[in-house]
Amino acid sequence: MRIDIISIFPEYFAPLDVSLMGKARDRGTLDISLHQLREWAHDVHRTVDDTPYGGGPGMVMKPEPWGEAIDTVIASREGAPRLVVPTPSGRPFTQELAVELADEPWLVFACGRYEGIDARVMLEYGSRLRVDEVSIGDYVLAGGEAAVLVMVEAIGRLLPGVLGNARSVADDSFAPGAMRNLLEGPVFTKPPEWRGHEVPEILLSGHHGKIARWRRDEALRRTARNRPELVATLEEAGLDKRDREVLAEGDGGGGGAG
Ligand code: 6GU
Repeated sequence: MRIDIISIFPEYFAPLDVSLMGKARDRGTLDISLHQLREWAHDVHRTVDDTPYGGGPGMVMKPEPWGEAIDTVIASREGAPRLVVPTPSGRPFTQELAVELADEPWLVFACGRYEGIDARVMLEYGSRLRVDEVSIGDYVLAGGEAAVLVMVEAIGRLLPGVLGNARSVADDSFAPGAMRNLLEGPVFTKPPEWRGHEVPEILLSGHHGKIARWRRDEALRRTARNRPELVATLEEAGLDKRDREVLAEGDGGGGGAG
């Protein structure tokens, strides 16, 4: 997959040299190019922002540097990329969207700062490319860069060969399929006792059926505790009798942290 990222802080993306994403880039699975937006600003100060029409606080990113930058990136290769614009006003970035974007051969991320990018940029490219304004959550970041790091990692780990173990992707809490919207329960490794805390005995028992059932119980309890709004979405997927009993515990029963 080819990814182009346009930003006034291309150095922000140094983490993409590290770990799983770094290895995917070394292997050529991920071909990421960073672009400094100011290269397409032609005044002495390389200005990329200006005051908002209609008044108000903050600054808005000028359309001309963005137009030149995106035109240049588009012309650098055959085909048409999908353009992703991070903004707190965008549609939610979900695992479903990550899976959809992981299937694309080419993505371009346009990182806004300040109060955002002049809306005509999204209009212009909306008639030429698939454009998605995307938010990673209900909070406000200082710019799109951190959001793009999040999205590139969520997308990149889905590419074939990036994760060692293909099952890890299928088991994700938000992966499409049976376990969808069920959070993963707690995990344990050796030693069997640490600072007086014991690993749940069932996990040492070798009873695969009982272990699977225990894990599902824990996943249901954790989902009910940490994301109660997801429980309603589980009902439709189909829960067995035991699932319903475990979920009913929460309606008045106690429960620890985690
Ligand atoms: Cl994608 N960008 C910015 N600036 N803030 C955000 C966001 C994106 N998602 C949540 N907050």
